[in-house]
Amino acid sequence: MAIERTFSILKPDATRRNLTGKINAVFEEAGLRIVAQKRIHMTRAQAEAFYGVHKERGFFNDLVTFMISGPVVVQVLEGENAVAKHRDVMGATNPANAAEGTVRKLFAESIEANSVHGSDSLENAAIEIAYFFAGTEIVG
Ligand code: RTP
Ligand code: MG
Repeated sequence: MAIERTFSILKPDATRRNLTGKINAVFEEAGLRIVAQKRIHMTRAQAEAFYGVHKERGFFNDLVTFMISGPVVVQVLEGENAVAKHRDVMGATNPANAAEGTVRKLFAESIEANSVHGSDSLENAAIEIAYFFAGTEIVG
């Protein structure tokens, strides 16, 4: 299986409740390595551009407002099959549908405040990583 890199965000509901270490432990336990990580507070413009793909969706404005409601931790995770593995360990978007042991089942508050973001493809992972990190900040 290929070694991949994916992009992850620990969302404002996770930083607010001081859960970053517990969520990182779930990732590491699943075999994902944190090869870059920083805490930032996104601007509205940054969040709107990051979620540009969702701009026609009804939840877009609420999502952007939520994502700038507090600091987030942006990360690059590396491992075998990292994109799919990370999505698996995050669980379903709506925590009510998330499987036992997943981050969203364990920690998410709602379909919006669902604690984590993860890239949905290898192609988007590369775009999202480049949006937040310089190559020199990623140490594998
Ligand atoms: P993510 O992009 O954050 O990893 O989550 P995802 O792929 O599972 O979900 P996606 O459909 O890409 O939606 C992005 C984020 O928007 C919020 N959302 N709110 N109110 C709603 O119905 C609704 N639906 C989605 C969530 O924060 C979701 O993670
Ligand atoms: Mg998504």
